[in-house]
Amino acid sequence: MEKIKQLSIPSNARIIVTSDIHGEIDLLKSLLKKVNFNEHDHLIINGDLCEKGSNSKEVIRYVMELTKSNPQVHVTEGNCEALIEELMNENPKLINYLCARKHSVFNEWLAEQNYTVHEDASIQQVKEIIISNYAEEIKWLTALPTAIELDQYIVVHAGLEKLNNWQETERETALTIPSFLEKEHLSDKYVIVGHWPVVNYAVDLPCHNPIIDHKKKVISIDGGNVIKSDGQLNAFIIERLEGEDRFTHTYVDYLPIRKVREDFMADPEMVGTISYPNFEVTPMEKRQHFTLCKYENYNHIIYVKNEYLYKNDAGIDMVSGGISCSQLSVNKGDTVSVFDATCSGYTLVKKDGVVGWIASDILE
Ligand SMILES: [Mn+2]
Repeated sequence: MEKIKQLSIPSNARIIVTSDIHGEIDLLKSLLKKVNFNEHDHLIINGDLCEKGSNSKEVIRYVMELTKSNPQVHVTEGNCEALIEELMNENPKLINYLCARKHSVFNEWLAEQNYTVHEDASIQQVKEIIISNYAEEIKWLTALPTAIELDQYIVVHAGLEKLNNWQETERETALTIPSFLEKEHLSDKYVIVGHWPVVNYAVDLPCHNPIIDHKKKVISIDGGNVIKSDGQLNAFIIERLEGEDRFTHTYVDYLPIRKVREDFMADPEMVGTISYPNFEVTPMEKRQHFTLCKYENYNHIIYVKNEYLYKNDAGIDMVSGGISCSQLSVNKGDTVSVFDATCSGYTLVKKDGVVGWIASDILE
């Protein structure tokens, strides 16, 4: 990769890292509010500002203005920002992408210019409309670094290759390598990545909070905002205290909050998660609310909520997407966010980033 930004941040500062905003401007603003982002802080946004979510152009505009007015705000590019290059290179496949993808910053920009892309649209024309109206954004996006290097951290959207000199990682790899937490790097520094929703790594309790792997020196922070319907926008916070950095995190999402009015103890047997991309199960025993299933990938029995089971066209038993198969223990007075209140007997909730089932009748 060529675009590497070296950054020196004082040893007593707070560094807030987020990623994968994917066009959710309201979440970004509420996250910054929640962490009380202020003039003393350093903010790093680790790629994928745009695409998939509802308002990409506003996120780009907002973050661009933020970087102009505040030299302590830094941004890396993600694979979604790299799409600009496909436009600049007049890649005709971008037309197919724009026809298939409802939520794209290019479609938003074109709509603002009263242009709707169609299958026979010319990539040259699309490029012309965009660069003549959004030259400033294009210039800013194109100049984003692929990685930011700090004294003890490397911030890069997806990951690094296992090389003695990490800077030789191909840019394509840095922006797109999947499941980096299952891979390795050789740097002495912590590598902070987004791109891959951390819940994909879950085996027992599904959780959207950042994962810190001290052995691999990888910090994976993508809360699955937009990509997972129960996902969240994470802030990974580094508090630098006299030579020692302390890690904390927080998040925001759109889920409605409910209060718990009675204690609920999770059945300790009910721990598990159906994780992307393995949605095939073997039902063993159907009970009133949950079906005991064999889940080949982990080779153990898990409890799938009956409403989430279906047979695909080939007659194979499937679970409709990644889903928690865990119960959560909650206490009277707790607040939880509700993800699915439509099933019999149990409600799927999130508490402190962890997703699981609780009895519906204990919610206020
Ligand atoms: Mn990405």
